[in-house]
Amino acid sequence: MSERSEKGRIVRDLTEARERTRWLLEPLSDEDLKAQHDPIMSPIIWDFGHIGNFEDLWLVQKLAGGSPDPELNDIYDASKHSRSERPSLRLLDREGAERYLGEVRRTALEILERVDLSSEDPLLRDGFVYNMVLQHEYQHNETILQTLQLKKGEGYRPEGQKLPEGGGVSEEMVRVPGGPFVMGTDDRRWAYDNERPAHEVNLPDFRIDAAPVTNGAYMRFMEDGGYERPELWDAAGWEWVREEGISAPKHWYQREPHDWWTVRFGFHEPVDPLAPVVHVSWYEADAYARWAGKRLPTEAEWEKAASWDPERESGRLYSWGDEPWSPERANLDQLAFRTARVGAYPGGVSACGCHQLIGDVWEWTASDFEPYPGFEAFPYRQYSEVFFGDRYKVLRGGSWATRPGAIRNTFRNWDFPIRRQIFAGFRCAE
Ligand code: AVJ
Ligand code: FE
Repeated sequence: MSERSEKGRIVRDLTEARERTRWLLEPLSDEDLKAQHDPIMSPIIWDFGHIGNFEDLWLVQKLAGGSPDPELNDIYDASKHSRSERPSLRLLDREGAERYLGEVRRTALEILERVDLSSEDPLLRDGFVYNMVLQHEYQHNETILQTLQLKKGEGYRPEGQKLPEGGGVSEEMVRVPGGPFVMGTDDRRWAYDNERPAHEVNLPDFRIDAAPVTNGAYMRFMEDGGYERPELWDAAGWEWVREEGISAPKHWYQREPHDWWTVRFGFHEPVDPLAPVVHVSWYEADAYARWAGKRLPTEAEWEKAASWDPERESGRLYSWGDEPWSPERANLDQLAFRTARVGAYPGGVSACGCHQLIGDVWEWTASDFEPYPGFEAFPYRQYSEVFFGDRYKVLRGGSWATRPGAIRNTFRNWDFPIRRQIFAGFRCAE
């Protein structure tokens, strides 16, 4: 692609990303922007300012030596202030943030005009830093949606885009043949450091659920005393269930025995037995898998099931192949505000026959968030490296709330095993 058309693509993507962010915030009152809706989340107005500050840092300050505002760089540095202390910072209000983001964007686009995307500098080469800033905004859009799902009071945008009907996949499993496959990537245009380098992993034969675990299946686990049987739980998970009094996925409540409802963005609706279960922690996923006589897949198994094409003997970018996302492939891009039923995306099935690996719900895996062999932090340690270790579990595949530019088969997400604010479900393996 020519330098000129690549710069045009970057301008269009940056503009579109900002339109989406502003569209998400548009119906919110100043109160709702400023409030902390849950101690594990930032005030939404912090995310907005932070999106601009991240762009300022990378596309202005680092690329062109633009002069930093030390106070803004401090307030919006995620590694300096925990989410719980962010409400007490001197955050920009809506108008102040709009002005700041607008100025940063004007300067960033001027700088883009004169940089060289074929430079040897890995930050600039093939537009890496621009794609990183874009994905950062996409990821914070999903964070904002998590916060809105936690918000009490007035509901948020009840009318989502229509989704395809589901059906056709029951609780089958598919077999993935053993042998080596290539995990991760060497891509330096879009991939994050934690997805690199590509490396061969040799897995024995395994079986994996053809679709994410549904609400219907999860209710059978609950009715079978799933939350009352310590032998099903990881020890720390059992302690968490007891201490917090957990007995159902987050946002669920019971109207009558056997009549489960959920609150979705402030609106009440019956739990749909044919849709994937969502808002469960890793501990709940792990306990369900044990109850079902199965286990969670490792992230290597998940990635092989999503990406490996046994005929070509190579990996693919998305479950359906290498072509970019389109709406019939997967439930991504936020506008449905909900999951689709299992089986709703025959156009997204992977080479080995798995449905909905990409989109609908993030999927918990058995794996801790660890670096791949030969990992090198780039361009900053605070994206991945500082989180490596056994405190975090890996999630894969993106959710309905993930923007398509921020998901691929190699993409790794992570969170604490007790967390349920993510649009996360799971599937099992054996
Ligand atoms: C990859 C989703 C765990 O939100 O903490 C946003 C993404 N990193 N800004 C997070 C991220 C820096 C990150 N996760
Ligand atoms: Fe961030």
